Amino acid sequence: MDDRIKPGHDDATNQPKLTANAEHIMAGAMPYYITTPIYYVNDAPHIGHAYTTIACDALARFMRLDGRRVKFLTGTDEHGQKVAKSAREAGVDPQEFCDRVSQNFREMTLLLNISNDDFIRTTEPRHIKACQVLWQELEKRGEIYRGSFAGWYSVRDEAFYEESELVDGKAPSGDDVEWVEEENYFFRLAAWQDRLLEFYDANPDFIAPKSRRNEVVSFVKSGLRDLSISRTSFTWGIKVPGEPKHVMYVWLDALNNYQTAVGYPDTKSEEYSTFWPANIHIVGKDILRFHAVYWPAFLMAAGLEPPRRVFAHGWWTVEGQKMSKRLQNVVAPPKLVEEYGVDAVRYFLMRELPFGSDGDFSRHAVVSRINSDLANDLGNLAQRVLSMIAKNCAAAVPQPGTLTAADETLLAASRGLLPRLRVDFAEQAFHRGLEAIWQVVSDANRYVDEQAPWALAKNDPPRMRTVLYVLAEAIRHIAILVQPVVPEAAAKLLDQLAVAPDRRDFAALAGDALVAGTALPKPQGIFPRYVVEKDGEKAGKGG
Ligand code: ME8
Repeated sequence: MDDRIKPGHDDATNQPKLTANAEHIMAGAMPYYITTPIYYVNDAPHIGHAYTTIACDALARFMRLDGRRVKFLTGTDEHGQKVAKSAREAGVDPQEFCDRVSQNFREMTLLLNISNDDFIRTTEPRHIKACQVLWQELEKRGEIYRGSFAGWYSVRDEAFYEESELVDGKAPSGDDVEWVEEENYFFRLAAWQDRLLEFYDANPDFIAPKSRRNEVVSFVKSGLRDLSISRTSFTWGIKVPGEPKHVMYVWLDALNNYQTAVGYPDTKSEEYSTFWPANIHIVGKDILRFHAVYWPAFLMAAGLEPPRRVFAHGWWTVEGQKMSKRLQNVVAPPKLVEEYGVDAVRYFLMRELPFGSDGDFSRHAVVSRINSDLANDLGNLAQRVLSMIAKNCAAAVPQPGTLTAADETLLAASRGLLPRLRVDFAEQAFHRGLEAIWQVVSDANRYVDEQAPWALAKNDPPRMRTVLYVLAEAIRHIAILVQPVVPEAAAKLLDQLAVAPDRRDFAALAGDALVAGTALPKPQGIFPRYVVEKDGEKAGKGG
């Protein structure tokens, strides 16, 4: 039997009825559209990009395993002054430059085992068309007018700033600003202030975490100004329809990628009607304002639905410092994966910080997570149990006898995980979900110590078989549930339990159980210890 909660239905339409926060617990093929930011191609991918992408991947995988029809999008943001400047500095034509750097981001998705369904580039024809149609729609509805702009602009942030927002003559991000005076087109953002506030009110889960929501609400309450949405002082962008001297403001172009990928402007298409509005855009806190203020305003102004949720996560520093080329402390994903392995990197990033908080990436922290949580706790548990089964149960799933209270307790804890994780993942509290799983890992390790199956092997083999069966079943639950975060290791573990590839989704948690007598392959370690050599500098993977 499947223990998933079935959705209620709206009587009038017979469509599943959504409550603001309960959508996550629904089963069936409910669509789920999730996106990463599209990354600027001015620079190589680093751990910050990896972080957002891995979080989205974990959530996308979770939802797929939970029976949702998922669309997971990532890609690259290729227009604007910043990219044009980087191309110029590299002495390459901007398109060629974009092709090259975008490829690095595509490779990052392969390296990190990212399960995206599409990879969008804003220089693609499908996107250029989508942006031009969006522009025309806004124009038709009287949301755009021509004017002249004079103000501060930060090329690094690709953002306009008010004089009052500058801190010591710089952008609030600390980046340089330049004075810009141009004939531009404007979007009537100010007119959307009240409707945005009403929208936030009616959709309390739209911006997360809560503290960030409050920041956005006060920013909007403090008054919005119309937004310049075209530029004339450079050409690397999408041309404004009928105005070839103007290119669109890179954020209008970039945000619309989320719609392009589901078929906009064809709003009648199966893809668009299935997946729009997006369930969640996960972004860093640096770009929340664009996603939570400008984006819903553009969409509402064009008569389109805003996304359901925007989650702004925190910021990583490296060994206590801001990452910067000057400090040469930029952490490149290939180096990390080479050193620690892809699953360890994914696990560390999802477990170390409450999603939403800032944190520090240090070698020490990574190594201690690998050795304690992965190698000692989960790795050891699996190794102990599987090798005892191999040795004492003729390498097959043992036959359990009558279950004791202790057995039932461990099995109940394992079965209790999925409903908890549904809540944690719906709230993007990945760390909390992992903590709950590791609580069961530690219950299982304690159970091994208490039941001492090695002693039972001598004096009570039937009881030993029951204990090992209960443990194998607990490990099956754990392995299925850790798939979103550590997909490779989970697959190895499930292979070792001879769980068929099509019996690894969440429906199989309650629907299946290990079958006594099933032959098991030879056990192999899944999480090696990370050995740090004595001088603390050189390190290598241990066995
Ligand atoms: O802003 N810690 O692209 P971008 C955590 N193209 N996350 C980090 C990080 C760090 N130190 N550094 C970067 C853009 N990130 C626009 C987005 S979307 C329509 C357009 C992550 O290449 C985080 O997700 O500057 C942040 O929001 C994103 O990279 C910024 O990437």
